[in-house]
Amino acid sequence: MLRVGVIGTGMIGQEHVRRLTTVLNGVTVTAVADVDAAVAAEVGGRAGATVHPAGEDLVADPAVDAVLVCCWGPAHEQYVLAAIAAGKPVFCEKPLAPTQEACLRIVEAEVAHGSRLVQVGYMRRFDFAHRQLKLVLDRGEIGTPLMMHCAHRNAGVPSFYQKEMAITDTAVHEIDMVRWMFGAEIAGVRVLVPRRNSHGGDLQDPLLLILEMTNGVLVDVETSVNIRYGYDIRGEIVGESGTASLGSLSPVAVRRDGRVEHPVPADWRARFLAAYDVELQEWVLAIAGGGAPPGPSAWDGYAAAVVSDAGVAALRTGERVAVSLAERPKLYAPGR
Ligand code: NAD
Ligand code: ISE
Repeated sequence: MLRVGVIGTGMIGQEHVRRLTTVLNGVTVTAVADVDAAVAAEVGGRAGATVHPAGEDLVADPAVDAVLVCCWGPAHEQYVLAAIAAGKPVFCEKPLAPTQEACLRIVEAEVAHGSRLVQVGYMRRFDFAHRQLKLVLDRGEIGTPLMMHCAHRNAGVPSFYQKEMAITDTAVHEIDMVRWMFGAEIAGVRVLVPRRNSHGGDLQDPLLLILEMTNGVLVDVETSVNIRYGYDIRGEIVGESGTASLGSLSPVAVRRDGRVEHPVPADWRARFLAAYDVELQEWVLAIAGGGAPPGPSAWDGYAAAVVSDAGVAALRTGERVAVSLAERPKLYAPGR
């Protein structure tokens, strides 16, 4: 039984504690921590877990074999570094850290440790629809890919959400997804700014990102974070001899009164429910078996941060911004 400690018991922390304690196999939650002591006590109490006053105490707890970091982004680095220093596997929600410099410090710490401990929570790689889309592509069913059209739509966002977050917090999922989907890096980013959605107040929303990939594929990503109608993730790959796209929103369609209706998920919790289950179950199995984390690495977290930093610069300047990655350490060589 893998004994996990969860740092950050907000929205996704609570979701993950629920799935670790009631859905997944071979795992138990032994400890939680959050700067909000009341929410930590409530979530820890429900899970029968020890509540630590600080994340570092949780990492040091001998009853914690592996750590889940689910707090807000700026605090990810300190806990991921603490877990690496303790030699404990750590699953960190996306983004790995808010800046590429912070991500690089994590990469360097893991390289110095000498083996992989870190996985980043880019769950699209575990989503059934995204996996099926990649299968179609890899089998060559639509020929060589040329372009991909993506849309990332949220019904609404919290009041602290700022325009850069459309890139660093939202489109960062597509940034990771297309690196994985096409097995190529992103070489340059542009950001176009359309007419503003009045539902977002002063927020610059929507945005249109253009990602140029090293293999020549061009990706456009619409971020709309005040779309009202629900949570909608779309993707269509255009190949030389066909197209392939993520399927419809819901497995059930209701036809009545001259209309076809598909329910739309309210938010990411409903849309990616099964993907998060698969992501964490595969992680638990690998870690409990003494293996390496099976999902996106600290290097992937770093690469996504470099692209999202370039996206933020492109948004500010209106110019194309080139992406330049540090040299990839051997620890993250493909196939390792
Ligand atoms: P949230 O605001 O609901 O929860 C964050 C929690 O972190 C809060 O309870 C807060 O008190 C706690 N916290 C803040 N600083 C802390 C610190 N220094 N030490 C310990 N706890 C601290 O946010 P959320 O929506 O749950 O997001 C949390 C993280 O998960 C973010 O990085 C976000 O990007 C990521 N996320 C990922 C997905 C996904 O689809 N994979 C979805 C939502 C959120
Ligand atoms: C949130 O943090 C997530 O990661 C969701 O998956 C994404 O859709 C949303 O835009 C982010 O704010």
